[in-house]
Amino acid sequence: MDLDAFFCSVEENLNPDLRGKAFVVGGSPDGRGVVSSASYTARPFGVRSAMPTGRALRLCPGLIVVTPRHGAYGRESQRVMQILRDAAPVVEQISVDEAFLDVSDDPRPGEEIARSLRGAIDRSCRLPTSWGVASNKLVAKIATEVGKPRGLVVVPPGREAAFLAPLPIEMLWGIGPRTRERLQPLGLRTIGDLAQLSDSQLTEEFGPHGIDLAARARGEDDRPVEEGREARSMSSETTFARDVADGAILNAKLRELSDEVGARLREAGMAGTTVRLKLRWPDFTTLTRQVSLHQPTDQDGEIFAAARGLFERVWKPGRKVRLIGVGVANLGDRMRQLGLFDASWQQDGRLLAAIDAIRARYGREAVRRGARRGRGDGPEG
Ligand code: TTP
Ligand code: MG
Ligand code: MG
Repeated sequence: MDLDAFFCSVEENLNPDLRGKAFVVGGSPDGRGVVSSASYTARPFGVRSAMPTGRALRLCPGLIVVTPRHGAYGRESQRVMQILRDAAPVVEQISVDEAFLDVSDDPRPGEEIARSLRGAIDRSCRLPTSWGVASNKLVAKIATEVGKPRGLVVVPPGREAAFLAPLPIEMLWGIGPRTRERLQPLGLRTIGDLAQLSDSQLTEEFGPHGIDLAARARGEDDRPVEEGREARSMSSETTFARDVADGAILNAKLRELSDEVGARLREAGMAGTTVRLKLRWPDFTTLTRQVSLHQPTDQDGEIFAAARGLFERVWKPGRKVRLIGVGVANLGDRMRQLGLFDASWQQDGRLLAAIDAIRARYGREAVRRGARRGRGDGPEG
């Protein structure tokens, strides 16, 4: 299950005048605001999540920009998730508006369960949802995307490969930017094109990973639906040789630690929904602060933006810092790869993959994004 245009749908309930209008929930176009959620009326103009709000306004003149009210989205998310938990024995929430349900013990057809839950969420929360019913998470996730908005797509057991075959290859989980570059010259466009390659072609083109890729292209996935994910985390921290009170140095260190954590997450194929900041003062008292994200991240810029926000809330100019650390927790598979519709995110992902590759060859100091040497003050600093 995934909610349709989630933040926008909540805003429509709070302000019915928005219903049917082209609007986004997002940051202000001046500054570095980006779109969080785009209404379905705005989407034919090319307006998408994670796009700079300024660009969205150019694509769609007259677009209404609504400032996010995260408290309301969090509350609505919890209500929806409670409805799911009351109805299914195992519910795995993977983001603020998405969850997998394991209903294999329920004798009713999956379609009936989905239809009844869609109705329940409609009635009690007035929120539209899309549903994918399938034998595993990979296919259910793609079926959910395919049916949006207000979709209910059922893929019967045994029909997984046939369902995926005509879909664009980018919809497949695990097709990152590097793999995609390899696919293009081979003329592979659809998931079916990939599924048809022989094992020897696959290993030749993609290495040992190629066999897994083809299995996914046939819709094979044996990951269980898991209730409480292991709360693993990844972090990097530095103790300064001498206590530091210079905001620019602290900011640069935050950026560096965020980049390090991001690179390690991508290496491990993990992404997390919680960003943590750790600070130790000269008297050894230690403080940690954390913030929840709406989607799992493995992106340096997102980790830095969150860590920076936490830092700004607790650090006063002039205050000396002994240790500073950045971490990402609530880790899981890089589920975000499953839906690669967002062009700006893809570009960022491609850039970061290239940076990782160069760092691996020449060491960390070889690459610094040019902007980092500049102002060093914003998320993309
Ligand atoms: P999504 O489910 O990816 O998007 P959506 O619900 O807005 O639209 P769709 O109908 O395609 O599912 O994300 C859920 C919410 O998470 C979204 O409403 C806002 C937030 N979000 C961000 O803040 N930034 C992002 O880049 C994305 C993708 C989502
Ligand atoms: Mg959604
Ligand atoms: Mg979602």
